[in-house]
Amino acid sequence: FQPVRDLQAPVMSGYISKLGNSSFMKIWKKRYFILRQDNCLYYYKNDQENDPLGALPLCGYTISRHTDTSKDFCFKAEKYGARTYYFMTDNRDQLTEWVGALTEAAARSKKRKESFLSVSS
Ligand code: 4IP
Repeated sequence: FQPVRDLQAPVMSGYISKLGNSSFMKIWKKRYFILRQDNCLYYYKNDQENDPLGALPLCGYTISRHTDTSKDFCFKAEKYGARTYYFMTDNRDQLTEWVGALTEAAARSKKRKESFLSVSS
């Protein structure tokens, strides 16, 4: 069991484009993303902002490459019954790093939930 000292500590950060969710206009927006120790992916208008525009708790999400598009370097976060998020990085290295980091975070959050449930039951 590893205690988590600071749940807000950044694991990884950087600019990624995110596809808008509007039903009539799906537009790519570049946002500053921070994956934190709480296994939640926060996004900000830029790296100067303190208040996130949104946050995606990764528990239950599957992260994978998204190839069904004309764009390169896309990936998605899917969860049954929830919105699918689409992302786009600038290059292949970033794509590999983000998919890896988010996949690990989703797995960690699942483990954390399971250990919490086994302690509390
Ligand atoms: C917006 O499009 C942005 O893409 C928003 O992203 C997105 O919110 C909106 O989806 C979408 O309508 P316009 O700026 O062209 O209006 P961001 O918050 O990064 O600016 P999400 O939910 O993706 O944060 P809705 O469905 O939330 O309105």
